[in-house]
Amino acid sequence: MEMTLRWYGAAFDTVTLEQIRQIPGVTGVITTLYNTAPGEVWSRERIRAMKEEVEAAGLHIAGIESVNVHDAIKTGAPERDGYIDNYIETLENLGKEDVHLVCYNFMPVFDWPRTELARRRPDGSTVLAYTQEAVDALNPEQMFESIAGDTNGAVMPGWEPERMEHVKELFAQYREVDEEKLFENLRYFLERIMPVCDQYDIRMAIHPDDPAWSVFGLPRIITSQKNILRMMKMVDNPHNGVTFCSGSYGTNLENDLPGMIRALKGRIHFAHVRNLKFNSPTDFEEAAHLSSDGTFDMYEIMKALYDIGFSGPIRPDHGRMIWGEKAMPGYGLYDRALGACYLQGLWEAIEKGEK
Ligand code: DNO
Repeated sequence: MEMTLRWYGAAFDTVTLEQIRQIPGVTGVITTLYNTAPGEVWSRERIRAMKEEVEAAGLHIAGIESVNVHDAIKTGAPERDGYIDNYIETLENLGKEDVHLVCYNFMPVFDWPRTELARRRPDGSTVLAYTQEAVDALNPEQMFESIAGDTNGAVMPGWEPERMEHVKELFAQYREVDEEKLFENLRYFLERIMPVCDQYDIRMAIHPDDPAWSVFGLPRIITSQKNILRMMKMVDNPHNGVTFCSGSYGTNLENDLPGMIRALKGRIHFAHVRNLKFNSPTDFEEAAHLSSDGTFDMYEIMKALYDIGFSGPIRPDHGRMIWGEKAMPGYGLYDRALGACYLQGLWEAIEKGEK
C-alpha cells in the first residue's frame, strides 16, 4: 500500500503540500480540480499544471478524488450521452498525463450528509456526526442550511452551494429513479467508459454511499457486500473497482468490514480508512483513527487489506478538529497526520508479524 493524503488544491485547502510532505511515510496526494463542475471536460493543460505543482513539492498524484458524475448520467436523462462523452475525454486526458486512479460516486443529490460538523467530544475535539432522527426532522432543502454555519468557510465536497440551491429541482429529477433504475444507469455509464479505462489502465473506484442507506427517500445502491458484488459482476472488468471506505460502509453495523475487504480481493483500488463511534445504531460520530477511540477494530481492517495483497493508495479519512486548527471539517492536517502514522504503524506490525 501507499500512504497518501487528500489535498484539495492550493486555492481551497488550508493544508499545504509542504506540510503533507513532512508527514512520515506519505508519498502521494489524492487530489482533484476542485473548481470544475460535474460534466465539464478536464483539459490536459490543467491536469499537467496540477501534476507539476504536486511534483515540485516532492510528492506525486496517486489518484483523483473525484471526477464527479453529472446528475443526468445518474438519472439516465436524454442528455446523458453528451456528459458521458465529456467524462471519457477527461479520462483520456488523465490517462495521457499518467494518472491511473479515479474515485467517483453514484449517490443521488447528496454526497455524504452529516447533521453536525462540529460535535464536541469529551476530549474537546470536534467531529462530524450523523443522527437519523435529525435527518428525519428536516426537509432536504434545509439540510445544507442547517450545517452551513460550521464549515469554517470551506466548500464541502458534494455540498457546493450552487448545487444545493437547486435541491428541489434535483429531487424532481430523481422522482422516477428507483434502485433498479440507478443500477441500470450505472451499468450504462460503466459500459461506455470501460474501453477508455482499458486503453489507459485507469482504475475506476466507486465510493460507497454514506450513510449506507436511503436518505430522504432517495435510492442508494453502493451500500453492502451484496450490492457491490452485483455491481462488479454486471460490468466484469478489473478496471471497474471500488474505493473501500470503512467509515461509509461502516455506517451500517451489519456490514462486516474485514469480510467485505476479503470478498472484494482484486477489485479494491483505493482505501479510505477511518473509525466511527456509535452512540446508537442511528447516531454516530467520527472518532480518531485509533481502534479504542471508536467502534471498529482498525487492526482487523488493515489486516484484511494486507491479506488480500492490497497495493493501492490508502488515505486516512476524516480527522477530528484538534489543537485549535481551523480547516474544512474532516480535512484538517493534525488528526489526519496522526491517522496516517497510526495506520502505517499497524501495517508495519502486520507485515513484520507475517514475516
Ligand atoms: C467525503 C468523501 C466523499 C468522496 C466522494 C467520492 O469526505 O469521501 O466526498 O470523495 O463521494 O466521489
